[in-house]
Amino acid sequence: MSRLKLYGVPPTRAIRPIWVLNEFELECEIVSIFPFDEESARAVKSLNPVGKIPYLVDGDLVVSESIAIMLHLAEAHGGGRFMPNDVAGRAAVNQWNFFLVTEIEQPLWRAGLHQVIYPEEERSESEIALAYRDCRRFLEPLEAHLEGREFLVGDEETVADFNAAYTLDWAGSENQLESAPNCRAFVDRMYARPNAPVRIAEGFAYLDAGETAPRFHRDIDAKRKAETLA
Ligand SMILES: N[C@@H](CCC(=O)N[C@@H](CS)C(=O)NCC(=O)O)C(=O)O
Repeated sequence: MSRLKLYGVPPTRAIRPIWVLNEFELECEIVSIFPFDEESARAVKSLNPVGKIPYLVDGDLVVSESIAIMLHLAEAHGGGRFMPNDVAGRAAVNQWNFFLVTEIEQPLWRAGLHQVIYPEEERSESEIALAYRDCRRFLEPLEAHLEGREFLVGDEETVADFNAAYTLDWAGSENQLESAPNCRAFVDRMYARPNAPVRIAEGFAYLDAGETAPRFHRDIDAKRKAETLA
């Protein structure tokens, strides 16, 4: 039995910790669960009182919040990789991680709530428009930061890059990257890494087919190739 157990699968925010698991090629059982029916919600709450996925069980430790799980995996199982070893570098990684979830993800989530999650009578088109406007406002400084840079912090990839790739993939899937070519190129570069996880759209395709998405993007490519040859 593997020591690590992650609850949550693509297309959810579980993609973030899966990215770190993949880069380190860590053995981990990935449990496909969505807390959207009573029974699953109860099961999720029994381990994570917040009632959300993803969460990680690592021995006696339960860690929730996708960014905290990424940081925990890097610290506890990554031998120092993907986190700078200087104070300034770590501050910059934290800065971008918080920026991405509060200024880019939150408006995207707000738009999603008003598009599909709130009951129809509570949804508001004007809230969606405002949320997208907020998201684009904060994509601007990120777009400028990526000009001429391969990674967000320094010359090597960090946890912040994996988070950024996932969060910007989300922005792209909501058509918010039209004026952000650097962000688009960054997402494509990151998802071309050999151990990249599946993209959000691919995760939804598996979900819609009632299947569990694989951990690696390359497994989808291999499956497609096998289907074409068959
Ligand atoms: N801030 C959390 C958000 C997690 C979250 O909202 N997860 C969604 C699935 S992607 C969920 O479990 N929703 C269930 C609910 O809202 O009840 C994180 O980054 O892990």
